[in-house]
Amino acid sequence: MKPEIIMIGPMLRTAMDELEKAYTVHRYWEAEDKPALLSDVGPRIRAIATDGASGVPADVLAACPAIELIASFGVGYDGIDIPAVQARGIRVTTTPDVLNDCMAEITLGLMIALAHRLPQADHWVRKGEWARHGKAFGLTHELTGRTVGILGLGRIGKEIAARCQAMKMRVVYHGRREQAHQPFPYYERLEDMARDVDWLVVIAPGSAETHRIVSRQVMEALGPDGFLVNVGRGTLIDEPAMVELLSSGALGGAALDVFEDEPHVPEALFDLDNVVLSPHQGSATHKTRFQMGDLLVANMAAHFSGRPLLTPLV
Ligand code: A2R
Repeated sequence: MKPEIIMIGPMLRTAMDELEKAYTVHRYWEAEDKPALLSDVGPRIRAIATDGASGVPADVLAACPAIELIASFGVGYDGIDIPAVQARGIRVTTTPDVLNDCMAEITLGLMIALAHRLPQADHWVRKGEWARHGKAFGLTHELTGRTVGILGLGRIGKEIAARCQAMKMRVVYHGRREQAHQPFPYYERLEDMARDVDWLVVIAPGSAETHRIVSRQVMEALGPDGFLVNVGRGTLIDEPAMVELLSSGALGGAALDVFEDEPHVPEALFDLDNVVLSPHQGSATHKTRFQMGDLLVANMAAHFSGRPLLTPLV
């Protein structure tokens, strides 16, 4: 008898195929009558497969008393009620590290796009403006020689720092504590760091503690010449204040891959020339997504064969 698991949302095809070979997979997102599905199969479900966007709905947790494992695709765990699952002895795995390089690469891509106004320049050429006017697009900014403050010098943050150094930037960071053996200056207060840097890169987890940690005050400290980059979670930024400050020029610019209410992006941002917008695609390359899927499947297999989890969160 294959173990029964529930999948909360659609997953990478290769991961779904592997899971379907090894387990009886119930597709929560496809069920028209979710309470009926849960009351039918809930007691037999031993694991949940999900991702950062889908999380684990409370009704699923409540209807599945025999859950042993939650395996999540992605490194964020803000969609899972960690204290509640820990209290039930449920293990949780995510897919860290395999996405570090990809996340760092898109972060630098967003920074370069924002500084050099690459989306606008592309648009300008396509619209025939270059041919029409024959003049240059205008002067832009560069990363070289600027200071970047990283909010969250973790696994991904360190890879971003290394790439910023390659761009000849000065790197500083903020977190809850200073890290030993890091060559970068540490700021205990985020607002102080924001005041001293040209770029603020946000790559910390979404949580009650980090909710709107990038406050109006922090963005005002970053100032009219400052650039904000968010590749962590939309909830870390006071989004209405950010829109207001970007509109008035009190904040210089922003490159955003994540938003508070995805896939909804504040429409006021669409009209702003000082932003670059990206549809939460930090880890969305063929290679990285494939590796994330592999890791999720491997964690599930380890659990059901009694081996240690590869990347346990709790
Ligand atoms: O606070 P520390 O020293 O533990 O540093 C962590 C930092 N962090 C925070 N910084 C300030 N205030 C907080 N309340 C706070 N909570 C955590 O975020 C650490 O340097 C960093 C997270 O690093 P890792 O746990 O290694 O996560 P990873 O793999 O780099 O991914 C970061 C996030 C994910 O949670 C997703 O939301 C997103 O990137 O894709």
